[in-house]
Amino acid sequence: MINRGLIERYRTYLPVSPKTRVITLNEGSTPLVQANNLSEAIDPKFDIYLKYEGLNPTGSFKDRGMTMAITRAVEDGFKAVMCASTGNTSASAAAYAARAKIKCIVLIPDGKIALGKLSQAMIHGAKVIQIKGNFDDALKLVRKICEEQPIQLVNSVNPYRIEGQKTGAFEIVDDFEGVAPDFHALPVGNAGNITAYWKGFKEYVASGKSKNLPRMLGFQAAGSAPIVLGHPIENPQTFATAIRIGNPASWKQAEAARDESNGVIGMVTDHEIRLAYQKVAATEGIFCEPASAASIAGVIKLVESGYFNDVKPYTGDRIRITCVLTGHGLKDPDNAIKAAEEPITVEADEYAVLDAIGIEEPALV
Ligand code: AN7
Repeated sequence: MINRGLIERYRTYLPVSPKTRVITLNEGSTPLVQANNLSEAIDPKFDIYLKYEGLNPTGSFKDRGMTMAITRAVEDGFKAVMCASTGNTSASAAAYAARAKIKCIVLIPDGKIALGKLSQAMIHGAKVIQIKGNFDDALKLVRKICEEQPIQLVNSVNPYRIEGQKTGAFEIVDDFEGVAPDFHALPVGNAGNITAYWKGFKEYVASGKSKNLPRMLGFQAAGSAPIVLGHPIENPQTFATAIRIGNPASWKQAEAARDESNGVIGMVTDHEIRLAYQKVAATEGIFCEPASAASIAGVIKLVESGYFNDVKPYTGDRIRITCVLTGHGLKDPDNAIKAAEEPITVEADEYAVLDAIGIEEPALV
């Protein structure tokens, strides 16, 4: 069966009618990859799965919300959309707006978005405006402009974004045949995604599609951890620029997801994020962007703190944890190159290449 995107797949749960013209790039239905090497390295009593959202059409989970937000923007008669972004939202909005033939304007923090994301917004023809400020400043401006102008705001404060993104939870439960994981871990920036996943998990229980609810584990970068610290951060910092956000719009909803699910919102240092980023690439063959690895870094940290010691799995004998890898590693080649071993340059000569590999002599044939 052709994948016609997540609105078709989950139509009955979404705010569309039979007349709605769906704007889709066949997003969703991303792989849930069992991460045995990672589970073993952490502790074999865990069964970790990676929801590889980097395989969405523009390389991040934002496409789930954007198919819904752009579909409704068009249906509601808007000719232009606008967003503030640390990068992925702008890439996704630009692509879906191009497909819908409407205008897209994006506000990004000057110099603080990964190169791949910037290239996407540009090539899809968005009006890209860099501001001398951070994401929080950009979002404030976008909210004001969209109140005054006939432009639809497509950040996750737009409820259609959350509706689209909740389908990630549906897919996980569907893959596990009606069972939610024991824990669901994800990075937290503006806090739309944790809000959306929790909504999705709850709706699936309410409709009888899921037997249970997961406990939600959200992770912020230590230099950008307003929810953990309990106050907005004026000047948020982290190399994981996607989550460099100091005053999340869905702060209250993220706390509700944490409290209702008996979960945690914690923080991880850039060093811990970088280690997890390298580990998942080197041991599982999965390349995610730095922010995405905060989910894995956070789980590792909780394991080390003994958080899971008394947990009984809902099914089987291992604790099942899903980690959302929110964006593709190719979004941010600069950080990948910085985090890995540098290539070496040698003469175009067999001995030189063998020497570089560490082989003394060519084998005799
Ligand atoms: C890879 O693109 O906020 O907590 O403007 O790109 O729902 O904000 C991106 C956020 C996690 C955090 N991982 O999600 C933007 C933007 C990646 C991201 C997050 C983002 P939310």
